[in-house]
Amino acid sequence: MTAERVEVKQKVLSANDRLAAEIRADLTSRGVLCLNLISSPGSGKTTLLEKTIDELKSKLRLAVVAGDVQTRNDAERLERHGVPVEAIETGGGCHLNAEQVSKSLSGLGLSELDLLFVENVGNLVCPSSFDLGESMKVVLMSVTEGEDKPLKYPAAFRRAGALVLTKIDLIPHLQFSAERAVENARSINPELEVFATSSFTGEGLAEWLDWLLEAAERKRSG
Ligand SMILES: Nc1nc2c(ncn2[C@@H]2O[C@H](COP(=O)(O)OP(=O)(O)O)[C@@H](O)[C@H]2O)c(=O)[nH]1
Ligand SMILES: [Mg+2]
Repeated sequence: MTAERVEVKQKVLSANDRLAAEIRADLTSRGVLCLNLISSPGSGKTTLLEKTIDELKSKLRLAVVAGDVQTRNDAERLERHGVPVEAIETGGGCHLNAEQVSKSLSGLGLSELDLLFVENVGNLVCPSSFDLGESMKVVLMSVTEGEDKPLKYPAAFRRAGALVLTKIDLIPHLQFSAERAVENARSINPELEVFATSSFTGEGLAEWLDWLLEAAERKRSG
């Protein structure tokens, strides 16, 4: 990268970081837990959110900001589960930025929320560089992606507070060691909370849901 391009990129990132800090302060003052979900396309973000919403919507006030390069498909899937959803179509952008999220939040009635999910654009690289003002990044990785993805895309795993291993119902059909995948992820980030889940069979979802409830409660009580 040339020196000029580096400078432009740094300016974009610092403007983004300033706005993200404002979003974070606003959400924190209202006691809203915000999780930024990052993964490759098709890892199961929307499916996990559909299950999570069904299980938690009687206990927490939920909303979702759903980002994709194109289409409102995910937003429409999620809206059917009865929570407010804002769609962001990036029109080619490989990640969400704080400005897009800030605009979406104005449509969501933040004072009425406990837990806000941001489904980032499917991509394990770009989304990890852009702070959206979230409380925590959560990285998802499906068992079909291979055990070495934390080693190949370390930034997403380093910056996340939790890892959700998805689609574990498929493990019997694959050559995939969940132990090795988690070991790889923890070699990048020893602090990661890890959940091994299947949105199809429901395995592992109870631990994920309990963790969300506790984290939302901690955020609400400051
Ligand atoms: N076998 C299996 N498939 C899943 C699971 N979760 C999602 N899928 C499938 O994976 C594909 C992509 O899921 P989606 O939630 O749209 O992924 P996203 O792109 O990360 O939002 C869909 O065909 C889902 O039905 C799971 O737990 N087990
Ligand atoms: Mg999706």
